[in-house]
Amino acid sequence: MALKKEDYPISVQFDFNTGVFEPQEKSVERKVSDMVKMFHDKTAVESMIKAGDPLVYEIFYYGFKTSASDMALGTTRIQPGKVGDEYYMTKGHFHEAFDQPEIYFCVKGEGYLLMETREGEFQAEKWTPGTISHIPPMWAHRVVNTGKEPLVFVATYHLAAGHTYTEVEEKGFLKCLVEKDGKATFVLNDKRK
Ligand code: S6P
Ligand code: ZN
Repeated sequence: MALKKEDYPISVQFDFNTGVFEPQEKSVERKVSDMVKMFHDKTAVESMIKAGDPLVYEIFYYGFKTSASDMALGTTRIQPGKVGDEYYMTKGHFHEAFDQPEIYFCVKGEGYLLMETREGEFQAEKWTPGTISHIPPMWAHRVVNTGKEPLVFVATYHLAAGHTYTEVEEKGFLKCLVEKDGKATFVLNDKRK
């Protein structure tokens, strides 16, 4: 059977420092205003939006679609910073499909990968450059940048995974990461008290 154009191998070139790769299909920016429900200090959220609505993170994306299967590559660059006392982080989501895992590879910066099941199992993985984490199916996942430089990570997953954000938006994760006495500290999420 003749191969179609999309069935040929392809490579992209990744920059470990910036987290950007080329060619890419698209990039997406998330600002504080895109994450109003995620950060716990609503007063800080409002004043930051009024003061210019800073960038929290960017996603650089390529979906490798072939005739037979679909893998996606996404790199994420989270800026250093906080909303109130809470560190910048990704929105976080579940995969829609019950059998879809993901691999995350931290290449720059420091922080935590937070994961939680719908049954309430919670696990946080400390990240430094070189940490590679497997996110099993049915675990929501969010990355938090607790460092002073951008945190960059690479993600690979199947395009059949799908993404659902509403549950995380409503309930958050069991624990939040805030700065206390200059240190990253886990506190119980207000919505779960
Ligand atoms: C997709 C994968 C990542 C995230 C990205 C941003 O399955 O987990 O590429 O999309 O890190 O996070 P979020 O929660 O805004 O999608
Ligand atoms: Zn995911």
